Amino acid sequence: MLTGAGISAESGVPTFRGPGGLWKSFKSEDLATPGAFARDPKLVWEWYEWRRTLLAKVEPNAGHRALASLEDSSPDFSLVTQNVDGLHERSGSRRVTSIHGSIWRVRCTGCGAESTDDRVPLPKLPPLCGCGALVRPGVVWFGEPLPRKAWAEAERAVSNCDLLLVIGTSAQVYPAASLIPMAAQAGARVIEINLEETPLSGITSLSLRGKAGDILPQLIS
Ligand code: BJW
Ligand code: ZN
Repeated sequence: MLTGAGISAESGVPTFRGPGGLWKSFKSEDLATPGAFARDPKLVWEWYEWRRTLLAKVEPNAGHRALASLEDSSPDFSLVTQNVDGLHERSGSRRVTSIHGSIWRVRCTGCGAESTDDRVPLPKLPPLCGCGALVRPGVVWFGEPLPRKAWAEAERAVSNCDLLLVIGTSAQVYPAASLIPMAAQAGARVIEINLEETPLSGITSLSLRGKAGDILPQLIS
């Protein structure tokens, strides 16, 4: 399984692109790049704090739950997500490979110390580490490499699968989107579940148009 923001849309989490998407109201280069954080860490943190506050109030949906139940009944199952919201874990998925990090993780820009911090609100913005340096959100911004271990696991999983379900991603962000042709080239069937066509719909074996929360429970029962 490869999931994107669309699987969380029915929980009330805004997607990035498309109608109501975050990048319609906010500029990614002002908020989701290392340069943006260097220029204005407080602004970047305020945006993440707003998203964390929203996420703390939402619940996983039927799409997340269907994937969690499939993991329980399938011995050879992998879930790779681009999402940072933690909703897969909250719906009961145990083995989640998060290639864009987590909004609930924080990392010190000085000593590199990493931890989970799910306090909403955070006591002080921008947060500081015990070593005195700025702490940043534990997510992957544009221009940054993906976490090495998670990316290696994602490549391993798609190169060895019989079936890749691609759920709720616009397939525009790389290298994440490259997992889709990687699976197809390795001989897997690729099924896309999305409201719309994507740039990689052409290489999928089947496109199911509709909401993940409607389609997944019908596929997985
Ligand atoms: C539903 C639904 C429902 C709605 N049911 N469906 C030019 C060409 C190619 C690449 C590049 C380029 N210029 C720069 C790059 C590289 C760049 C990139 O890909 N940019 C493109 C956008 C042009 N990539 C990077 O920078 C990456 N790093 C990198 O390349 O490093 C190289 C490097 C190597 C070594 C050293 C140094 C560097 C990093 C990418 C990081 C992406 N980060 C973000 C933010 C994460 C943190 C945060 O959340 O704040 O990740 S951006 C954002 O996009 C987020 C997402 O994970 C990611 C993907 O979005 P996703 O999930 O696909 O969501 P949407 O909104 O795009 O789509 C939602 C879909 O759901 C839509 O299709 C809807 O139709 C559908 N949908 N409701 C089913 N109910
Ligand atoms: Zn530190």
